[in-house]
Amino acid sequence: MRPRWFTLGPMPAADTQERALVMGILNVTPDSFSDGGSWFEADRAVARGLELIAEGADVVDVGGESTRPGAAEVPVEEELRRVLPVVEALSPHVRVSIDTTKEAVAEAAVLAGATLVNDVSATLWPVAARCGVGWVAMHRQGTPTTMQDDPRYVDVVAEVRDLLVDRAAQAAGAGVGEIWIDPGIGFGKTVDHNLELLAGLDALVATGYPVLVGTSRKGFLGALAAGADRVPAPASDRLPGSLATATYALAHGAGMVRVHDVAATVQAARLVGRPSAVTRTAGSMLDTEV
Ligand code: HH2
Repeated sequence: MRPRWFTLGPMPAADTQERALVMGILNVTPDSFSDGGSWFEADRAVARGLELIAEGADVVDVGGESTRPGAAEVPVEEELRRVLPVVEALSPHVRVSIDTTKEAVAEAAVLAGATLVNDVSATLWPVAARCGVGWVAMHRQGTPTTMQDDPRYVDVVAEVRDLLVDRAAQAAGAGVGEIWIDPGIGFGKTVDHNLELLAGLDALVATGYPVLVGTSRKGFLGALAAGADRVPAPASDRLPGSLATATYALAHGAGMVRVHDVAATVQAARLVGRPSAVTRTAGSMLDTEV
């Protein structure tokens, strides 16, 4: 028999205290690998951000430069032009993170209302310290231009963990009060490296820093979903793998997952990660279905 809490009805809006966090992706770019071009104009991006909030996003991650393999660098003025109006419009409604590797963009976004710097270069902790905001340190090997050429590790889990712990310690020493670590799925990693990192997530969780994981619609999921023709599934067909890996990460102690498909992931987050809390929350609801 299913446990009572398995059948989920509408949940109280404040259920985030009872579950891990869901970060919704909002790429204000023409070239992101999954949603590139969809939210490139500021008003469309803001509308999408409000949708993500309605779906239950705890954080909306605004980015103005694609980090997909081979992506071109965006000049700082252009990145600012893309992200600032969106950050400003959304930050009264939700916690906004700024996905950037540029100090000037991070700083301006914080002035516009962002309270978390999502840093795929794991170098921007001085900005977070100066501005008094949170910081995400993500691991990557190489830069977007070359990172997928021939990534190599002796022990991918240990190397990723050690670099992140080193950067996090530096950030803590500089006075950053909120530090997340992120294995950087897909950033200078083969399909096997990504799978090893997921299998070894416990090692990151054991560091004591809260862990953020971003697998959503990424290439390794397309490769794993390929049919007999071995053609990778397109990004639009990667929801099953995205949800499975986000659920796996939550069940293994991730404190936040970064996703495109917020509503589906929020449902998963209510089920796994903190089951005793879910039992407490949903157990009091009337279970009217089998
Ligand atoms: N992945 C992407 C971008 N930012 N930040 C964190 N912390 N972790 C991630 O795994 C991560 C990230 C890449 O995904 P996306 O933003 O969807 O695509 P693009 O870089 O093409 O804009």
